[in-house]
Amino acid sequence: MRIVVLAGGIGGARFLRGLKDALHNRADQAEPQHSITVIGNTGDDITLFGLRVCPDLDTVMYTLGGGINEEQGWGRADETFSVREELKAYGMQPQWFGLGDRDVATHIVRSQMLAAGYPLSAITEALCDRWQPGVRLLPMTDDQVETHVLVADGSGRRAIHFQEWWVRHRAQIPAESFVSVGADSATPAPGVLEAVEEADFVLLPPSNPVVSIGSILGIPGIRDAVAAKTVVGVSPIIGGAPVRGMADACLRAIGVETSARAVAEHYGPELLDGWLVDEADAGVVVEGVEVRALPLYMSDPERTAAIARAAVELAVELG
Ligand code: GDP
Ligand code: FO1
Ligand code: CA
Repeated sequence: MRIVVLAGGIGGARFLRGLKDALHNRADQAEPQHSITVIGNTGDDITLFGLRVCPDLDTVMYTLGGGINEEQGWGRADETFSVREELKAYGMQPQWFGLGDRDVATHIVRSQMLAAGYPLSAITEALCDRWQPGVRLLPMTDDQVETHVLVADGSGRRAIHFQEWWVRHRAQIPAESFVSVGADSATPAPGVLEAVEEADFVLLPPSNPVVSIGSILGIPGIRDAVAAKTVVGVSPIIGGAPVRGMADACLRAIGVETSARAVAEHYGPELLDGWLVDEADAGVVVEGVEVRALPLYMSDPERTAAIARAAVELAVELG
């Protein structure tokens, strides 16, 4: 089977680990029976201290490559923060985003290669040479696309970078809207549309529907290519709340209720064929979409693999 997965950070990466387990598709197999191509969100990307940081690509790469900080879900395991402390001693801003020492090496490699003229897709491939994630990891685009958030508070109405809203303000300032700066003129990275066209089906992991999956679908050409395939999604919302993070604040900003049903309706039956919801949401009906209920907490490898297996089985059935 050829499977394409659109992925954000933690939700996407953990689902992918389950998918690999479910397919027994190990990186050391000479000829894997199944191929997984991941189209990663780059809307979270930011330049800090001259370094290009791609949180969602790195979360997928480190998680599947065995280098992730498991408790946190992002960043490197066994991390130290000497660089951050030294930057702080110089009074360097921003201090609300912490780059770890090990992680910094990744950003140095990436930034150096970008300066030398390599596209992000080639750089991601080079970084994955080390991590061997066992999937083909493609950025959604090689163009610079960044999610900015229109907010209004005591400091007035302004647009701030997604990371400033998410990390510094913990999504506590109400967002009026999200702007995917650069998306209109961006093109899918090499291999993205081809992978979707050649795929047996496309899976949407329980990633943030707005700033992860929404950003990927916002690159011209990707939504139409995906909609032409059998698509099965996994709800990131259980019993009316996100499992982790502040996806509810993102959904509120775009006028979508925080529920498994509303997220599926937001994707719509033109895009979505199948939708997995948690048992807490059993009985949810989405017109034009086949809904199945099963435990959706990715609390251990077995449960996560069971979710991925259910997604694959539903996609095969609907295909
Ligand atoms: P981010 O980029 O790191 O925010 O990660 P993603 O966009 O890939 O995924 C974030 C979403 O994953 C959040 O909205 C969570 O609700 C969802 N999520 C995290 N853990 C779980 C889980 O165990 N089960 C389900 N169903 N969703 C989860
Ligand atoms: N999230 C935080 O809440 N605080 C941080 O200091 C932080 C640093 C960081 C560094 C590298 C990286 O890849 C991710 C990092 N994140 C941090 C997580 C991350 O930026 C966000 O959770 C996402 O972009 C939302 O998906
Ligand atoms: Ca993200």
